[in-house]
Amino acid sequence: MSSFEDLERAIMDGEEERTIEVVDRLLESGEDPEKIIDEGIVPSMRAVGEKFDSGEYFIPDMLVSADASQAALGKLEPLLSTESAEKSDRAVFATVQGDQHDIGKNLAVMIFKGAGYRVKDLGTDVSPEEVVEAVKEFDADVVGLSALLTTTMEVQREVIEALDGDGVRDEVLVAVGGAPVTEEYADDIGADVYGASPFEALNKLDDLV
Ligand code: B12
Repeated sequence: MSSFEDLERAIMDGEEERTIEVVDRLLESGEDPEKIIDEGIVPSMRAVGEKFDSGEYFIPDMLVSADASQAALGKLEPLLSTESAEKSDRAVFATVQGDQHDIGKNLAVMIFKGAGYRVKDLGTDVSPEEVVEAVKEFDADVVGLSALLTTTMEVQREVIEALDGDGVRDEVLVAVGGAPVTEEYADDIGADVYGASPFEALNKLDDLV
């Protein structure tokens, strides 16, 4: 039997194969994929951040843990339910300029795809202008912006200003997230939706449309 503690240990040790084995066993024992993400992978990466903060972990440690959790997410992706194939909402996702953290963004992409969205993933370090272009090209209904650094969260505001400046702000709903982002900050920059998790953002978007 595997437990969530085994998962945390495998991710914190940056052991990719062991992480996948633990995920397999959790799934075999009937654990829900969403619960494995919310109560296993996300808190494990938070714990990695705390170790980095306290000086116990260094960047290479964060990287191997990041790889282990990406591998676990890859395993879970096909299991996240697709609500309806005919859903036509389109979403553009990006980690904002100056920021290379992509695990939360990748997770959001996965979850939105699972909920039936058609998603264009712009990757990391994406400028406000690139987001505006993609919104227009892809005719997006939703823009999801991820920022993990206190220095880059301000770029979320710049994206909203750029959308405004280009006259397309009213055509899209802007969802923001990332560890330093709060509901209050989201309100302050004029985002439509804040999501502590992509699931929360999805529910709020459903209420808006
Ligand atoms: C892994 C990691 C890295 C990896 C990233 C690998 C990768 N491929 O992503 C590497 C090693 C590259 C890295 C680099 C750096 N990092 Co780093 N990193 C982390 C760490 C440990 C985990 C982040 C993570 O993946 N968490 C798991 C995911 C699932 O969580 P999440 O992203 O928050 O996403 C969740 C929600 O926020 C939300 N969400 C996220 N995005 C979105 C978007 C939308 C639209 C919605 C709705 C929801 C949503 O949903 C997710 C699920 O709930 C954090 C610690 C932490 N507490 O966050 C530090 C952390 C973010 N890093 C930090 C720092 C300082 C750095 C560096 C500056 C270090 C350095 N000196 O070089 C560089 C910056 C590089 C850059 N320019 O981006 C600091 C930031 C401090 C600050 N106040 O700004 C943190 C907090 C660590 C710490 N405690 O000091 N990092």
